[in-house]
Amino acid sequence: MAPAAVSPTQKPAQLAVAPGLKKPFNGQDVAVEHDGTLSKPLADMLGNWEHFTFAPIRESTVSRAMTRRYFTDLDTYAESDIVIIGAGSCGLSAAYTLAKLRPDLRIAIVEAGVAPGGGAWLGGQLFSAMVMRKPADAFLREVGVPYEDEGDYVVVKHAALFTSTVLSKVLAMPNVKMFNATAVEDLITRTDAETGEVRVAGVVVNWTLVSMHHHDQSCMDPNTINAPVIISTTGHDGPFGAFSVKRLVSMKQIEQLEGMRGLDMQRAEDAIVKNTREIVPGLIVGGMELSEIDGANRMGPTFGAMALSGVKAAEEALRVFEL
Ligand code: 48N
Repeated sequence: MAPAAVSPTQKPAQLAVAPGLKKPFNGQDVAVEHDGTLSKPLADMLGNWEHFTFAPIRESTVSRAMTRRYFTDLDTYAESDIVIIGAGSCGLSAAYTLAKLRPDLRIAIVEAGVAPGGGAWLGGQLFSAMVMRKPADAFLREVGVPYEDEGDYVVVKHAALFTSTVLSKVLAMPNVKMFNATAVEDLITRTDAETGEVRVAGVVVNWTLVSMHHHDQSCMDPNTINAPVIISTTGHDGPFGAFSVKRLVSMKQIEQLEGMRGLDMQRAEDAIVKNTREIVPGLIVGGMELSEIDGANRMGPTFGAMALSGVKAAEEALRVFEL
């Protein structure tokens, strides 16, 4: 039935927001925060803009507040315990798991995009709901992402709710630093003098825009981060995707890439989670980057394997520190 026409003079009916509205959350209730109130400092501003003013500041203070912190972090994380390449759903899930389990480890995330999150801002094509097959709902409950339970799978109302929630938890952790708009453009390696075995021992980084223009700029040398363990989750092939596995081929550390295969959700997700592993000493690969090296199927618009591959990658990385 068409909604009743609202005459130009008639005020639209006030939205009746039930205070403390509870929504079902797999048997647990999540308080919905739109309860009709604002915190007092904010509420006191409403209607009082006439004498409103910010505290005074000098531009250089803002610059120093940013650059001092950035360069302190760059100095601190030049020696990291773990570097995660790629802040997509797999990389962020690995970062969350590692930082939660080992608050003593220094974890650097290097993300080529200005905006972290990779492919997890939409559920698929332009549809916003995100599907995860059970048992990946365990990760959603761990991180506190509400979802609708559909039996064998769950649905997060918007993929950005998953990505922004994991991102906010990871960035709030004191032992994590994300360097976004920064590309890993090579790997640091060590070669055993006796066995000739090559071990990955860090990453070579540059501003992404510089990495994209090496061909038309004079030599702009990169920076480095040393770390005994690297987790690479750079996604399936693309302009930046599958970075580390492609570099392993060009470094002659692996023969060839099998290349991602056709879409088969049933096969793809189990394979990606179960086969997340250390490919060469010091380098663990997870998420869709793994499909390129293993020839695994793709799974399309379902993200449970990304979350749990990240959890497994974290477990593989911790093996190094528990040896
Ligand atoms: O989201 P992605 O691409 O990768 P994953 O593995 O975290 O998640 C993959 C997932 O989104 C899918 O592709 C879904 C499940 N679809 C599957 C299918 O069948 O199509 O995130 C990778 C991140 C991105 O944010 C890149 O910007 C970043 O890695 N990245 C890099 N960051 C730094 N240095 C690099 N060299 C680099 N390369 C990629």
